Amino acid sequence: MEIKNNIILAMDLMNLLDAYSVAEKVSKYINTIKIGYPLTLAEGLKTIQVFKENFDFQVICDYKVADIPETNSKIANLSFVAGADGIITHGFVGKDSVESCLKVANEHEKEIFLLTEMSHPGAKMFLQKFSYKIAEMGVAMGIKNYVAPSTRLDRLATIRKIVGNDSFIISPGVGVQGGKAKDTLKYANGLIIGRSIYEDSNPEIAIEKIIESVK
Ligand code: OMP
Repeated sequence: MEIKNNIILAMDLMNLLDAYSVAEKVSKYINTIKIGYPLTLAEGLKTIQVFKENFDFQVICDYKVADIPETNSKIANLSFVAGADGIITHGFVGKDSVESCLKVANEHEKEIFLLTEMSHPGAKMFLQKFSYKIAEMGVAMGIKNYVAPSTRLDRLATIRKIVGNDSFIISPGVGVQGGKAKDTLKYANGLIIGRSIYEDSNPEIAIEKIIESVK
């Protein structure tokens, strides 16, 4: 996936008009938006097409799919039928669950992004103990795309080593969660950034500053 300016806008506003307004302001700088449960549960799967039709964005659905294989297949299929270009899938649920998402993605010729370690402090409690193993599982399964945290660069660096330079890593946690854009891009191909852009009184200037900071 080609990500303009290496920035994916994490659109977690919960009102489509507000989300649209921010997207409009930053659309010349980005080509990829990520929507998750906040906007989808508030406004429905139709939001995917709103971003695709009006801005020609690639849409990553962050549904952190984490169920039994049969249910994962349904979630993945609904997302791709609605127009998703990629979905984020949890790895801790195991190979069969991830495999089911991968299979559906392949049928639609779309992507999955395997979530290894999360960016928030609570990830240290349980997930961190297995995040490298999740990345190793992804490699063994032939998965190309990963999500790994910008808030722990040492861990992000190790995940990069595990998945190799040919894999694609997108990294959340830049800005409000404390991650730094330029440092993160030493290891990641793309930055997932939400509040630092959409909560700013001037999203356009906010995104320009981030782009400037990574030069
Ligand atoms: P901000 O913290 O507002 O920049 O948003 C970060 C976005 O990335 C939100 O949509 C989170 O749900 C998402 N995210 C994380 O923050 N941490 C993770 O470990 C994984 C994700 C994600 O899968 O996108």
